[in-house]
Amino acid sequence: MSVLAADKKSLVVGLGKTGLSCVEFLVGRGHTVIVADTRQNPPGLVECQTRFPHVAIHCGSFDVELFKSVDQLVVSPGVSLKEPSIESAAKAGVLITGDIDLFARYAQAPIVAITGSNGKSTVTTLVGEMASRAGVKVAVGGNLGTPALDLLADDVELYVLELSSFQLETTERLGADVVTLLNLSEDHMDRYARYQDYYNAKQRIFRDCKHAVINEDDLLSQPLIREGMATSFFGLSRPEFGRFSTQVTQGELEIVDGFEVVLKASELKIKGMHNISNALAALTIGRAAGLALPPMIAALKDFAGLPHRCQFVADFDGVQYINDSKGTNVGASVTAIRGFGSLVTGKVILLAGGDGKGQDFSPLAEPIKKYARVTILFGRDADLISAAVGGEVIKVSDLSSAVNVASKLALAGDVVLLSPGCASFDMFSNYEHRGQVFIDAVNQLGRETIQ
Ligand code: UMA
Ligand code: ADP
Repeated sequence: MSVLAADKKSLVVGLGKTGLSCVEFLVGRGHTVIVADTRQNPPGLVECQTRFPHVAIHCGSFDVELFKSVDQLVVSPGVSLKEPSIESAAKAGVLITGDIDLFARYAQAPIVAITGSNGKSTVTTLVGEMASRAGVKVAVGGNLGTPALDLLADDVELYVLELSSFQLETTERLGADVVTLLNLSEDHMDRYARYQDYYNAKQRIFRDCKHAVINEDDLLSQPLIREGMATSFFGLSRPEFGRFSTQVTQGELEIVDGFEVVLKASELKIKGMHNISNALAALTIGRAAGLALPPMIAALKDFAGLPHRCQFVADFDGVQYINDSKGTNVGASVTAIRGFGSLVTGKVILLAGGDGKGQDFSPLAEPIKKYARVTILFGRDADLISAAVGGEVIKVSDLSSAVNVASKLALAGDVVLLSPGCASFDMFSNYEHRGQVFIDAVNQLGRETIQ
């Protein structure tokens, strides 16, 4: 792991949440810090100027000479390591690191780290709730929202981090106590030249880890090198000694610990097979982290799910409206279409589109063919999706129009599902904003129905 003496110079690249947390952390340890951001008015500018007036901030195009002049670059996850200035600095021998590497060096309590293409936020939050219920002083964050460095505190007994592939790219040696790569499907192909590169970034989570939790339903979740680490498995398919799994008894799906039933799926507030898989992952991680079963089960039963993830919004005349705005890649949308398609008596009316980040949309074709009445598309990549999916497709100019069109076509028993399979940035500030626009449009339908 990289260690830099306090008398060396650090350049923090990107001044969003991460950049600001890195400035605070490094300044607090006596480092000389400079900041660079390509935006003229980056999000953290005023706060940085106010709190750290002596820190020089360079806004606008990256200056390669500045990048080469420092000892280390602390790169924000939103900035690609392929930026020419970063590549030149690396070639010149400048150390390239990120906030998670800094965090791992200073954290005193055990670390649980969770990555994967989908389910990260759900599982991270669940493990945090389980630990809290077990009376452990837990700090939860990372890609989930609170930058890891902002979590550091002397009284923390367990850190639970959601990590993205971007964060892992700059993490040399995490050395976490319990880690998992939940599942893998295409995402962020605008940042990676090959799917393999995305996979390689995710695999870095296993470096120096003590205990790997493996999803036996997804081969790509396995660590490539297992030497020196303990392993635990979970999977939906069959009960087995020493692992959490599921079984069906008299038509009822149950979660089992070995062969012992610990919970019925109907006792969970979160729905869908993907969430059962997430629950198994959280239980397995929790056990590897030393948590007892009763508080884990109590936390699972109470967990109502995070907003914008397959979230129920309304039911008008037998038509359900579901907000899965966090379905930001094809894998997530496939899961959501299958999940609701197999659950409802009618069909799925899918609302999708946005910035596809260079993904292959063709995996959507099969579930759409099987479950969708119609696909309503909006946003930048609507034409690309339309060409890939087949079936009846309607293109509209915005999300509110999509909701209106869907309401006219839906029959009782149908589900109108917003699961865009894309990032939101072409039309919205973020996925939360997109989800709220959907909720508002659905609520407006409700008001019109009443009048
Ligand atoms: N920037 C540049 N040049 C560039 C790109 C970005 O200067 O070429 C600057 C921007 O102008 C901006 C700053 O970098 O000022 C933003 O940095 P950032 O994009 O890394 O954003 P942060 O605010 O630091 O938020 C990051 C994560 N963002 C990304 O990975 C894009 C947040 O995840 C995370 O919650 C936060 O750190 C705390 O750890 C968000 C996300 O969308 C939710 N993640 C992706 C996902 O989940 O799919 C990976
Ligand atoms: P992430 O943080 O990885 O984006 P979330 O927990 O926020 O994951 O869930 C985002 C969306 O991904 C959900 O709304 C759902 O559509 C899909 N999803 C969640 N868990 C899984 C899973 N285990 N497998 C496949 N898709 C999932």
